Amino acid sequence: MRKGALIGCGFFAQNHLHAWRDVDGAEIVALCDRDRTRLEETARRFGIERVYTDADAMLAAEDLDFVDIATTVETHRPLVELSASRGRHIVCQKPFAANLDDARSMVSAAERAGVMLMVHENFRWQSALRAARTEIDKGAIGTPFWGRVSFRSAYDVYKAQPYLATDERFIIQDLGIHILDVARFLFGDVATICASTRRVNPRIRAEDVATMMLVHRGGVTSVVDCSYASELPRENFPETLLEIDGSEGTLRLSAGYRMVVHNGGGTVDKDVSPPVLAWAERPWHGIQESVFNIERHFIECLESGRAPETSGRDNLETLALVEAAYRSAAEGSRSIAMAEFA
Ligand code: NAD
Ligand code: 89V
Repeated sequence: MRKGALIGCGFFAQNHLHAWRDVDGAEIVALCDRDRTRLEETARRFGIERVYTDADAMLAAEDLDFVDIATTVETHRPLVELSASRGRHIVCQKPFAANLDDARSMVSAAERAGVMLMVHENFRWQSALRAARTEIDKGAIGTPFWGRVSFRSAYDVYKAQPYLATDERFIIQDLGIHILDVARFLFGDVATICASTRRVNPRIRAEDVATMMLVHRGGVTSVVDCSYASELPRENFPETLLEIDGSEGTLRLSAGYRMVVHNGGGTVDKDVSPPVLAWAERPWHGIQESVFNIERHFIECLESGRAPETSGRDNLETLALVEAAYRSAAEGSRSIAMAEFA
């Protein structure tokens, strides 16, 4: 049994803890939060007795295989470097780091310490998105040449995550990072990107709409579009929708988790709805299932010694896209070569 501790007992960490209870071969034995009230409430909810308000004290006192960092971004670098210096394997929430230099230092710290470092970049672990990738891998639409990865909503994300309304950066850094990672997952790494952003909601500080065009190294052109300002007749939060055209057919993942694959052999219309896990709640269930999937992947990687799909090193590519998108938007949607971030 791999013993872990969770740092940060806030909003999203509750999903981590529910999912860890379902992952074979892992157990969360200690919790840390510098907010004692949150710490104690969470400890009671999950029946975890060993609690700390200081991560260093916890790492010194506990015999742990791994730490799961579910704090907000500004604390990721110190907590990752601390955990690596104590020889613990690490899962760290997205955004992995506030900037690429920090992220590179975190990857180096883990590599020097010989510990596994995975970014909790969970969107690509949603079963509907994996079902789409399986169709591409099977060759159901031939060679993809164009794609759209789209997330448009007016869901009130600020209620549970108030920092999203006040942070200097919003939709690309918080949500676009997932959607850009899904574009990489489906179409591979990126040669150039351009972006435009805007703030529609006057009550928040940063951009809540972003449209990006990516030219992938393998030849696909994709559009990644994100909005938290789109009042639709049906609220699709938190579904990521896909349109993919290939040399032999097309794939569409539409609202309601409906996947349609069309090619010379006909049209197949499939319901790829995620399961609603026992502890999950609509509309978050697809995200909640992906938390379980990524945690299970982390433990499988620890057991096999394989690098996680969303390792710290892999995530440098996603984070570079975030930086490039902001740079492009600030420079009149200039096309940015990803080589600028090498
Ligand atoms: P939150 O503010 O609700 O919780 C963060 C908690 O961390 C707080 O309780 C805070 O007291 C604690 N904390 C901060 N620094 C600490 C430190 N040094 N030591 C101990 N405790 C510390 O935040 P949240 O909304 O739960 O978001 C946490 C992270 O999860 C963010 O990076 C966010 O982007 C990410 N998130 C991811 C998803 C997803 O689907 N992957 C969804 C929501 C949030
Ligand atoms: O995944 C996230 O980071 C969340 C949400 C899906 C609400 O944007 O902030």
